[in-house]
This record gives sequence, C-alpha cells and structure tokens, in this order.
Amino acid sequence: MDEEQRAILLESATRFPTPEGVKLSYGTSGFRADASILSSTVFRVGILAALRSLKTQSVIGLMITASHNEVSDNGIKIADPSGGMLTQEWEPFADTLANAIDAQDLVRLIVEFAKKENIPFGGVHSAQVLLGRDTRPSGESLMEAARQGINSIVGAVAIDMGVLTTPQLHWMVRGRNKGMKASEPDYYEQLSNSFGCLMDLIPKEMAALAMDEKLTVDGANGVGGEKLEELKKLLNGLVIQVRNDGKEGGVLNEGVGADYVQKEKVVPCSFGPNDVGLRCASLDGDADRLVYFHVLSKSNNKIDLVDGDKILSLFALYIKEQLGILTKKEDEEVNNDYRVRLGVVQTAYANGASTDYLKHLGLEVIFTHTGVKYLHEKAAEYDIGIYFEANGHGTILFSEHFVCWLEAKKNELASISTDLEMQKAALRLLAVSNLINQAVGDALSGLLLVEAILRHMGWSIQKWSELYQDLPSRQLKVKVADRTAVITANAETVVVKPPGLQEAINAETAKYPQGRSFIRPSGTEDVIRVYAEASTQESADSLAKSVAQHVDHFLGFGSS
Ligand code: G16
Repeated sequence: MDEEQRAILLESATRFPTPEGVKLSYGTSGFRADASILSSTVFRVGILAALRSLKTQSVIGLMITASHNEVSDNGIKIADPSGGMLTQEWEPFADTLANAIDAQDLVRLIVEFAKKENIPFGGVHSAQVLLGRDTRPSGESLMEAARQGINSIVGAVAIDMGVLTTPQLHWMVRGRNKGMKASEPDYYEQLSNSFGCLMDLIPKEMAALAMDEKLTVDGANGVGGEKLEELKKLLNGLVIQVRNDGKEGGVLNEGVGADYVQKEKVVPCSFGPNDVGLRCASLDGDADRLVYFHVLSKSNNKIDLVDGDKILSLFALYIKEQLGILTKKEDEEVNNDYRVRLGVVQTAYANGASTDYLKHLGLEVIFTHTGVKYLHEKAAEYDIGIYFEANGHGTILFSEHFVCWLEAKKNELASISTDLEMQKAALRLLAVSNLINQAVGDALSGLLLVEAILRHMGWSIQKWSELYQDLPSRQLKVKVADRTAVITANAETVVVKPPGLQEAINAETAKYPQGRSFIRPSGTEDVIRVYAEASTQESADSLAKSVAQHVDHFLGFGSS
C-alpha cells in the first residue's frame, strides 16, 4: 500500500470511530445491531467490499438492511460476485475489521490482509460496489458511511442504487457480473415475462377452472410493498392487493410481516374477520422471505400458516412432476440417459411433517445450519437444488450445466419429438429458472412461482395447505447474558456447551409424544432461540416453555 492510500484510509477512518465497549460479530447474514452504533461497522464493510471487488475483479453488492428486525435496528448484507452471500472465508476478516480499535489498527489489518490475499492497491485495477438500502430511517446516513468506506480505496467506485429489496440488489450483482441487463426495470421484466410464460403453459383443463385471481399481500410496512406495486402493473391473470405498504403510517415489522406471521401464527395488522378464506401472503422487511396464510375464523385472530416448508413442498412437487414428464422413457426418439440430480435442503426448524412428506416423495433431503448462506451452498451441489427455511427464506437453484442441457433438450424436442407434453415440461423448467432468483431467496419471485403453480395444479390455498398436516410447534426467544456461551453441533440440534443443558432438554423432550426441541443462539438478534414440536399445540407450547426456563436457568439473568 502506498503512502497516498494509507493517508486516505487513516483520514477517513478517523471520521468513523468505533463506539465505546461495543463488539460486533458477523452473524447469520452480516452485521446487525441498533442503528445508532453501526456507522463505523458499515464504513469498514464498505472498505471490505471494495477490497473484495479488487480481489475478484467483479461487482460486489452492499445492502443496508436489518430485514425482519425492529425498525430501530439496521445492518449490512454483502453480495459476492455470484450474487450469493459473502464467501465464508472472508467472514473472519469482516469480524476483525469491524472490531479494529482505531484508524491505525484498521490500516494495519487491511495491509496484512491485502498482502495475504494479493489484493492490488493503487488504482491499478478498478473496483465497483453497488449500494442498496431498505426503507429504514437510518438507511440514508448508513449508506453514506458505506460510500465513504468504498471511496477510501483508490480506484473503487460506489454506485447508489437507492431503495431496493435485498434480493433485487443480489440479482443485480449477479446479472452485472454475467454481463446481463440488470437494472430494476430489467428485474421486473424478467419476472413478469417468465411468469407470463408459466401462465401460458398451464394445462387447458386447469386454465378453464374458475380460480380466485386475487392475492392479498402484507408488505411488512417495508420495501417489498412498493416494489410489488411496480411489478404487479406488468402481470396478467393475477390481481394483487398490497396492505401494510408503509405509506399509511404503520411501523416496519411491528405486528406485520413474514417473521411475525410465521412466529406468532396470528393475522398481521390490517387483516381481520373480513378476510376469512382469502389467499394471503406476507413479506418481511427487505422482501427476502415469504409465507402464505389464510384467516381461519371471524371470531379470533388465528390463521392457517403456509410456511417456507410448504412452499418448498409445492415447488418440489411441481419440479418433480415436470422432470418426470421430461425424462419419461416412452419416447424412443428422445435420448433420456441424463439422470437429473434433484436435492432439497432444510434446517432443524423444518417441521418434521414436511421432511416426512418430502422423503415420501422420494426426494433427497439434506440439513444444514440456519442461514441461507449454508442452504444455498448445499443446494448449488445439485442440478436443481431447492432450499427453504421454515421462515420463508429460500429459492430454487439451477446449475448452469443443467440449464444448458435443458436448452438443448428443448431444441431437440422441438425438432424430433411430437410429444407436446415433454416440450412443455422443458419450457416450464426453463421459465422457472428465469423466474426464481438464482442469487438469493426472493419473496417477489417466490410469490409469482407459487401463484403460477397453484394455477397449474388448480389448487386453492386450503388445498395446498392440506399437502400434509404440520406437527404443532412453538418458537420462543430468551434474552441471556451472553448468547455466545451456547455452542451447538449436528446442524444445531445438540447443545455442546454449557454442559448439562442438552441433558435437561432431552429430559423435557422425552415427556411429550413426538417431542423435539433444540436451542441455538440467533445470529441476527441478541437472543437464544428455542424451537419445540410435539403432537399437540399445548404440548409444543409447554415443551418450549420448559426448555426456555432451562436456558434461562443455565445462561440467563437468574429469573428462574
Ligand atoms: C436472516 C437469514 C436467514 C435466517 C434469519 C434468522 O434472515 O438470512 O437465513 O433464518 O436471519 O437467523 P437467526 O435465527 O440466526 O437470527 P433475514 O430475513 O432476517 O435476513
């Protein structure tokens, strides 16, 4: 690093001192905390993004968002050249950088790391970082901090993309690096065109059914609502009404949004007795999660939740059906010797009934840690990898090799086969690969795929929900003195530390038929999460409560 670069870094870093006594760590999807203490972290992540761009000679993305967290929080997610999350290899550097004690220390760490990674300084190469933010009030000033971080690396350019959903930014990063058109209008065009294509391919007998075209969407008072308003203008055959779009004074994620609906299993604000039976969906604060629900009764606020596991099951069923048609053996003229590898990825939060259902379909089901970065990585090992967390975060990945095969197959079928069904199956799979976000879980593209598949199957939301019966479950949060004291193993299903806690959980679980429970430290909130499942809702509630009491006893502030 030359003197000029060092001087620029030192000068800019002194403008962003770290707050006293704060230690932040890179969590499930980046840094997240109360917005008031984040400026220096975001500034430093700006530097990291510029270095990552220099190293990879590709566009990198930075998204200012705290997704499902309360409005006073904020955070930063980093999109790697593929559009996926930052490589896990750089996470320790992100941690070290965020916690450097002062400007001198920061520059020393950067020099060391750049040397180890062979990162060229001095404007020899250029770097480009796309910046996006959600609708949080703290977003603008944190965006400025990120911009200053990026600009303190000579040759690096920050491009402000304004207010976006997180998946839009990831999609743009991936698109730019592939040399594709990747503006916001391009995003809407690609989604609406591929949705239109899937709708045109709906079997005639299903298209003739009088299906309910209306979908009511809870926008979590976040960015998703306004973006969906844009997208819906381009859609045919689907009528979307957005509520909780944030324009009517509602608070982001407060009593609204996918996280609230999935955890509490009650109607979000602005939904109520008049909505009984309607097909409804809920997005989270940055629109990377999606769940569906319908209101059960006029007399209470209960819903039937159709969560990420059921979205996964719907997608898996459809993909499997199309693959079955495409690779059927009867057509002698067509070469069907390619065995397509289809894999499904879940986490410990997946409802046991969903895993049984998927295995019953004959699918390969794999488990990873919580966090899309882990699920995404696993899913990418397949020709088609479908991953979803129960909380509604997920997508379907198509390998480049498989998409090429599919294109060739489509052309082959068009020229030699008279089997229209096979041709349509190839076209449907290609349309899905264009519709569903290949970079990261995306509520808007996921929603369009759900709608197209429901129409294809001729299913109402009620029919979809009956695919299998969820085992009753309950999730709780426990505030503890230090959540890093919990160490887990086996895809977060076993507590290794503190000693004795897992035995206590086992003893509680054994009391309930079909009981299952685990705990893990959240990587986005300062809490321990508790999950419990059992044969009745009362049992799941009671199991979760007793496990939470043990957590509090072992790690808490001594209230029990
Ligand atoms: C993020 C991650 C998800 C994860 C969620 C909760 O979602 O992207 O993969 O499930 O956090 O993580 P934790 O339980 O560690 O707090 P989002 O939508 O908040 O960005």
